[in-house]
Amino acid sequence: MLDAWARYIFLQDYPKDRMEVLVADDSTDNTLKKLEELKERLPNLRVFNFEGRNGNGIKRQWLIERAAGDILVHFDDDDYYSPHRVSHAVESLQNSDKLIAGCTMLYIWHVEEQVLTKSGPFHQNHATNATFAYKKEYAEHNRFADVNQQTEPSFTNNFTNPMVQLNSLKTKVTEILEKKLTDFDQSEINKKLKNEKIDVTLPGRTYLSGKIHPVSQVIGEVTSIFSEIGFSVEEGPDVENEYYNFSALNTPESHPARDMHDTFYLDRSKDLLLRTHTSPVQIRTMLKSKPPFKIIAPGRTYRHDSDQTHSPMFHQLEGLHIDKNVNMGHLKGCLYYFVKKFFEVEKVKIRFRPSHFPFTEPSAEVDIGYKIQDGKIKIGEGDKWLEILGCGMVHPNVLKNVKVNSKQYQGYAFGVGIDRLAMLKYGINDLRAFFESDIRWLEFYGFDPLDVPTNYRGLSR
Ligand code: 2NL
Repeated sequence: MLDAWARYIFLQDYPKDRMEVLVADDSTDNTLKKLEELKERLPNLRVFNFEGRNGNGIKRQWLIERAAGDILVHFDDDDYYSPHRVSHAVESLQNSDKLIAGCTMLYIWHVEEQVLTKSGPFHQNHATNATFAYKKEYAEHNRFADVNQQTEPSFTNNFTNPMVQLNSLKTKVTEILEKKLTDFDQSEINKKLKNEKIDVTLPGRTYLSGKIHPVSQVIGEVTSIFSEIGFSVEEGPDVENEYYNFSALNTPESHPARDMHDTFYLDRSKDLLLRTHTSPVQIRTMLKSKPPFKIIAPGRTYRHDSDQTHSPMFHQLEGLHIDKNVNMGHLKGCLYYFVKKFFEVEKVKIRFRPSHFPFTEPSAEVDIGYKIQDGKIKIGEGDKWLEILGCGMVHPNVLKNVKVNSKQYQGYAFGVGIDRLAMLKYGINDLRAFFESDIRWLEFYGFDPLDVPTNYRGLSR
């Protein structure tokens, strides 16, 4: 059985007696033997043993120098050749004053895989391995380079020499076909572009975004401030019992805060109630664990009170710090730090005034310095005093109630109205508007949902 390339040579329709076949064989198999068979059918076959020598350029140059014919046609052993290959190339060159002929399409027969692939079309002057022919006289002035691959460019002066177009009809048809295909693609793209156009001048769709209520914003801010100095956040129920809200906090039966006119009771026995401060959260926290404690408790609180500056539901933040050797100096330092951070000022005047709460001893009220400038309140400057919070050292009776040894542990506590803090910081005058759920009010006074307060980025903008 002959190799495919040998069959292609034999199958050429060019008159065999006028065709000389030169083979440079560098294979190690018995190709030469097999060619004996071919020799019988091709009278002018000459085979050169090229074993050990390599380089396509060298091989081609060698063959050129030994060829007797006027026109030389190149074959590669791994390419496909149609039966008209030789006659087409020879006729084309004979009828032309040009010296070389090339083909723009390259067909390769992959011997192992038994498949034919094509590449191209190349530039019409591109001579390929598949179809490449020239007159002998051309070879007198042009040489193949001594390289293994891509020998044609050196021989054809990079395909710039005038060349006869082989398979010109087929090339033309291919060209037309390719053009039709790209035109079709292009028209499809244009159609799509036309139908799917986007009007970039159209205004964007508005989207509705909620706002963070100033109370929530301030809770976020104070939580951020206190957590940086070691306080953790605790929460508890709005509905409390008498014990956690009053008794445990050393508030006697006779205390006016316990009056029906001050507290919302939920039953006749005055056991269940709405918490009047967030202190019960601290009581619960201390009961369920052991000192030290360093916590804040923000949340809703309720008192039977309603006017321009009082709402029956309001918000409170309480702080508690219990440890060995905690004293009033720590309380003052903590609150001074808080006030500066919260109002975002470098300096602020602060004063402690003696006061009374049943759950602290001693107790104090804290005032900060302020002034009115251009009708607006300015915290930290001026010689007016503004009361902002209540505090004190936790009463030994409270510590006893939560099973903390007051000889070993003591500490401070404070309570501050969150709504008032929000009004002061953000210049909101009427407390009642806080809880009327007027979306227009919230749109104006509310905060961007992504503008979360942090100590590093700044609490507010
Ligand atoms: C105010 C005063 C204050 C406390 C709250 C507290 C809590 C426990 C023990 C002792 Cl568990 N004290 N809280 C202490 C002093 C004052 O609030 O005017 N709040 C708006």
